[in-house]
Amino acid sequence: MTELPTLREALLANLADVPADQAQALIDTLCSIAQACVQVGEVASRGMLAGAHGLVGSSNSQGEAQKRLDIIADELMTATLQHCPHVAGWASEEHERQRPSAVHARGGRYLVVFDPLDGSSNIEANISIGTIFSVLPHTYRGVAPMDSSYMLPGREQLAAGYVLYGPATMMVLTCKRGVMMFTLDRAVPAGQAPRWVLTQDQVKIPHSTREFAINASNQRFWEKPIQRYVAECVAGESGPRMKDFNMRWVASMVAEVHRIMTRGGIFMYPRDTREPRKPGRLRLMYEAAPMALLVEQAGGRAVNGTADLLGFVPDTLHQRVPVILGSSDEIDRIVSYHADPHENVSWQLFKTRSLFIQPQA
Ligand code: FDP
Repeated sequence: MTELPTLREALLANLADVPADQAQALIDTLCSIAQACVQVGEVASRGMLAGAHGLVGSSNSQGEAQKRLDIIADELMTATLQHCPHVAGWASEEHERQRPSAVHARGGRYLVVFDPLDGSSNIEANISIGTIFSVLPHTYRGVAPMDSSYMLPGREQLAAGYVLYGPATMMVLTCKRGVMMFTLDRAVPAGQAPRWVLTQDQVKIPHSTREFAINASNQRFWEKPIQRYVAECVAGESGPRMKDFNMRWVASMVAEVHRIMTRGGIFMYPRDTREPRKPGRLRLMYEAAPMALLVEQAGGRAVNGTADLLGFVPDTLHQRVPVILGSSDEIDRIVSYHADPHENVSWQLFKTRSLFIQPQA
């Protein structure tokens, strides 16, 4: 078997059209993030032995109980980003405000946003979890970043990715030139660090699928377009779709998106009526937007029900948003159900009133 490209080699080839200094800065930053994720994966794989299980007794910016591994992962990412010369600041699910780099706040050209540990409820159950990250331009380079510096639509991301801590540790990454899939190789000579190798390039999500993922326990809160879509899938061959569907729910977004990357499917955490003031469960900046960029780059589609997620300009770091993403034929269908005036009046109001939807570039 010929030698597979390493992360750095694959990124150099992927960014061949970018001026060398810019490419090098992005590559160095992504390699640092990837290295931090290797450390997170090592702690996760040692589980109770590393003291990574259980609650710490504190809450994150959203008032959610923090797990030990949430904190450890956040600290590992932070320790790495502090030493990245190109990173001016970063924001994490675990902190209310962004944090400017102590050294590079003015000189850095990037802002990094991340969910250090996605799928926290699965940690003790030893089910796949992940890290999600996004690299944004620091538009006013030379000025220390503020929370408002991060309020850019998802289309302006320079790179986005996730690392999946599953049976294999995998990283899926885009620099807006298609999607690359890496596997962490730990079978290296003694004394050498594990290395990321490119195991699939130009990943594509099939346009059609018969598989969907949604937390069905929320069914009574769904709005009409989602009720209709899921009911039709469940009706299978005997319903209007005239074919059977399969359902999955891992409760780790990274694992769901990875399944979609490998064989197609759709993932939904739609807007619901449970808490009308919260438009969804997932966070725009460090969950929805990076996943949307990956999915679009792989030929899929990512929407809130009516509009593409990558057009949304956040108004706060931790803004929530409905998420529906995956195989494009199914997403097109769901968007058409939301557009149907007979299906849902509240969605029509939401669509016309939203201040946050930008026209597509
Ligand atoms: P978690 O809170 O455990 O980190 O916020 C993200 C997320 O997990 C997703 O990864 C996952 O898809 C979803 O929440 C799980 O939600 P449910 O608890 O409603 O299943």
